Amino acid sequence: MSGRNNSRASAVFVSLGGNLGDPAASMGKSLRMLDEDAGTTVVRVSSLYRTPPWGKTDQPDFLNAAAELSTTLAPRGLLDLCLEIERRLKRVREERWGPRLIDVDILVFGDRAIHEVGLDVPHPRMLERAFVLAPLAEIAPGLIVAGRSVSERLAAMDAAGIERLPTGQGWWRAGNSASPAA
Ligand code: A4P
Ligand code: MG
Repeated sequence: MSGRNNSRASAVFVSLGGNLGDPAASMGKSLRMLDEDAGTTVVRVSSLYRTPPWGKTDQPDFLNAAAELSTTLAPRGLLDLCLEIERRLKRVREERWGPRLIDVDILVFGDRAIHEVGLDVPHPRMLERAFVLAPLAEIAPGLIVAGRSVSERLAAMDAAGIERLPTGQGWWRAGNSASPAA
């Protein structure tokens, strides 16, 4: 169901990524749009990470980041907001795992397990992706997903080539230009 939860805000984690255009600018705009939603607050944002392309490797490096939100939106309402943000930033969906301007995925929504058409939470592929776990471990190392902490999971995987950029955690706010040199 979309709409608002009647209950308290849930701790929610999202990932952001892109490798076309100016991904840092698109990711910053996405976070500001999430923060502008009446019931949603951006609580914490990781640094930006430069990451080698995963899945389809003959494409440019990505920038990735993770953020914690507090939201009164229901999971489906948050998904709709993420998809609307992607649309507003003119993401073109062409090939699976292919290049993209912006991708906003819901990783974790409180302790909810959701398996619906078009919405799986925790994100089913997050645990096999160092480009998701590295930024998430910066802001939530002790978060338990499927029985193990994010930092333990990251330590057990190959994170070769993933580089934390010296952006700090405020790069996404208006006026902060974080676009790293390519
Ligand atoms: N959807 C289902 N669950 C969720 C969720 N928890 N959060 C549905 C967000 N969306 C969810 O999304 C297609 C549909 O997934 C949405 O309409 C929504 O209803 P999508 O982003 O086009 O593709 P996907 O199914 O999420 O695929 P997946 O496995 O996430 O692959 P992507 O997004 O195509 O992967 N390498 C690096 N280094 N960094 C990256 O960020 N990204 C990709 C793209 C490939 N390689 C990468 C990176
Ligand atoms: Mg996605």
